[in-house]
Amino acid sequence: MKLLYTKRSPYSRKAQVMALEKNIPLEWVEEDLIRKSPQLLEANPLGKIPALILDDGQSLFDSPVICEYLDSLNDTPVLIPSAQRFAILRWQALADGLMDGTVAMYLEKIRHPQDFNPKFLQNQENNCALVLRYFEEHLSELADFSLASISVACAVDYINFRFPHLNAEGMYPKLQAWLTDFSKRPSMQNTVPTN
Ligand SMILES: N[C@@H](CCC(=O)N[C@@H](CS)C(=O)NCC(=O)O)C(=O)O
Repeated sequence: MKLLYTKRSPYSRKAQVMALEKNIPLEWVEEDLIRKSPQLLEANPLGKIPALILDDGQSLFDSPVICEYLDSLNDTPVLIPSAQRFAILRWQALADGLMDGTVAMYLEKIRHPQDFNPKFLQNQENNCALVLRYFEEHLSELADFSLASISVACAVDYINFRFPHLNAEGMYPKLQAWLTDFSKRPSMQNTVPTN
């Protein structure tokens, strides 16, 4: 199977970490999102990564669907256990929403470096702070390793990558300590975002 991805995408990272943790071999194929490959456009008409191309040529997207699929392939370990399924998917939705806001802020800043919309950015920063505060206060719910903890780790580490001032030292001490520990996993170390 091939995963079309970029090294900076937190959505791709979720799928990569899932596959590494479950020992599922995936060929990582890096995409250029300015000049999208015919392979990507065929796999996902939305032109977004991550997209997973199965061995029979069928494709799957977006990252929640890919993560569900990967989890269905083996149970070593199960990362979306059925008893916690909806709680885990809710955590994933929150983490994905945080990624959406962070990506939107980043795009606004690179597209309009001189005249970005300050109200838009402030709004996104406020949303981001609310979600990080939520993570800080509900960390005990992430004690088990699952798609929930993977999603949160990928979302928070993406903030550290793009806008470290939003998660500066001391702002969310429990969350930062948790992420530092979580980031020691080889699957996280092998997928550190880079430009
Ligand atoms: N909800 C999607 C979001 C994927 C997404 O927004 N990917 C971005 C890169 S981080 C992308 O492919 N952007 C290219 C474009 O929109 O043209 C998922 O979870 O997979």
